[in-house]
Amino acid sequence: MASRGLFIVFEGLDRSGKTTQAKELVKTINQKSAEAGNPNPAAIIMNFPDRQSVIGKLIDQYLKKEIDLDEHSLHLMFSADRFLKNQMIRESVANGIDVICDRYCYSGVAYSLAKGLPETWVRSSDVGLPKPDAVLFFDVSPEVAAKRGGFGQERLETSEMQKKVAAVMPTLRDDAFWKTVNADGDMETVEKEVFRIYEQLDRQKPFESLEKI
Ligand code: 2DT
Ligand code: MG
Repeated sequence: MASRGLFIVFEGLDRSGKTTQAKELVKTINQKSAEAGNPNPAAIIMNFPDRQSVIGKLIDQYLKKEIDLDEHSLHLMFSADRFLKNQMIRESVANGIDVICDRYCYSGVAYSLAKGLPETWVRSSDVGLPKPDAVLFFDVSPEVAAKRGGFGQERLETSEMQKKVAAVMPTLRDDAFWKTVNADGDMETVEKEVFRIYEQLDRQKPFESLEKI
């Protein structure tokens, strides 16, 4: 029987390079697969929030400061946006397709804790989602991040928010499946490191659901 796909999550601060690297990994996997004569895509990219989904469109308006939303409600919308992709992730993995995901529930928890929402409540709404085979945490130093340019115009893109998220994110770490990527290096160096981690992941172990975050 063909082996299952992997579900890999990229997390990290803004300007850590995670979005670029997630796309790059998908490209590399698909290139290698095509070279091996496989006609179908071997990996797909996914990102949260999915600003095109019914719920993600509202989140997008909030982020662009076009509408205001109650923070509890927003937290649940981010979770609900992920649950909209629950089946798709599971089916892709079952069909042998790797799902590479730019942000996941760890961003959800980190940003909501940074805003001061109650911890137990915040950590509960993503329980039941597919459990990643690996969370690649893109660790970028504040100095290098600053060199990569200023913040954008969106609601959460402030140095105050980034500092708070930076303090919370490492507390979510679970060494059983989190891997730290040194994101200070140039694109090519980080790309190699990401691919090295990817190649070592185990496709034989059963695919699980998140029981806690
Ligand atoms: P991007 O800049 O990656 O589009 O993210 N966020 C994200 C949350 O507050 N909760 C979540 O669950 C997720 C996935 C992080 C848009 C912003 O949304 C924040 C930055
Ligand atoms: Mg952003």
